[in-house]
Amino acid sequence: MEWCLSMPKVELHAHLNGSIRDSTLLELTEGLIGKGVIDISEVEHIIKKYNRSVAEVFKLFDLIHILTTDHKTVTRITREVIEDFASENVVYLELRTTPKRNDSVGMTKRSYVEAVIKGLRSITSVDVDFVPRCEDSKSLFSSVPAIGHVRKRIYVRLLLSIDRRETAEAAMETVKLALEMRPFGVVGIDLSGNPNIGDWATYLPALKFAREQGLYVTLHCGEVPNSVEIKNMLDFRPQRIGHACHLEDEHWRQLKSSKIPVEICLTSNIRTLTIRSIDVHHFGELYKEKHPLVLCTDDSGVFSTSLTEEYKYAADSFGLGRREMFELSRNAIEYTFADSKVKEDLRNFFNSVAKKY
Ligand code: 6MZ
Repeated sequence: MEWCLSMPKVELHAHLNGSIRDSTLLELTEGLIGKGVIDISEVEHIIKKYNRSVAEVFKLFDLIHILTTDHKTVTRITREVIEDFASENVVYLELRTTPKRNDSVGMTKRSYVEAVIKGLRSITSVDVDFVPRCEDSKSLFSSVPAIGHVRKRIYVRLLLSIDRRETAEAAMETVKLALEMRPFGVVGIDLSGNPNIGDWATYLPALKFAREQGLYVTLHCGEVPNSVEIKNMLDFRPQRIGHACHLEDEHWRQLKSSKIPVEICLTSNIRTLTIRSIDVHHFGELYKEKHPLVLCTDDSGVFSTSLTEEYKYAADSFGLGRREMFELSRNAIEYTFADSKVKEDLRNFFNSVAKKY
């Protein structure tokens, strides 16, 4: 595990509210028990379960959102999630989250995102770069020596998620918000949420608008079987897709020829029973065929995992050594939604540590 931990890593598919520390969730739950907000007997069995179906995972998210949707908590979990990724040597993180309105605490989608940004700003234990800077500003990794530097350094960029429960108008609101928040590190849009609900046509205008305005787009695609939607998503040609579990032969052909990078979430797919067992996971075939791939956690809190563990899981399951895993991690730089200066800085940093692996 040591080399998986020390290796610099790139995380491109992590949902903020799915990545909360267990200790924080527990503390927040304890604060609400007895206040009539949650009926613990209704959710206890889902919290305690190890493998949760897709439907149960989304029930759990509803519970998590009850616990976290006030400004102070959003700021806190953002800070903790970034500290946690940095502590396992994630050097570039694209963190995604769904802007939420919560009238009872005066929260708008905008103030939700501002609370996230406040969390980013509040980090003092780690060097965080999240605001795109001017041409001649110093890079995160070139500005300090790579050896003997004990403080962790991490680039963080944000993706705003559209939840599949949302209306076309709400989706458009999120895209407009993302455009406004670009100066604070928002680089793209994600489509996520319960894959069993919602209709692709609802989000298309917002996604098209996002692309026209120069935002990057990544889609949860094929998390459940839905042949028509998968085809429509691939036809849309997003810059990346997440999961890609239930593609049919014609989809695989289309995906492979399009070279759209796939965000692979091994533990998530196995725990939600989306993929029957790890030995038939599509990572194996896509890796062999050199399709652009990036290993990700999805929801490190909900699935009790970490990016280090995902690397170890892939290495053990598919017989890959540390050099191959290092290259997998290094290649992911090319699939980030970062600007060319950040990519260059990351490439240089990976080159500087390459001989260790
Ligand atoms: C689809 C998922 C997901 O946005 O509140 N989310 N959507 N598939 C998944 N695989 C298991 N995991 C998480 O983070 C939680 C939200 O992210 C999406 C869901 O919409 C969930 O409510 P945020 O920070």
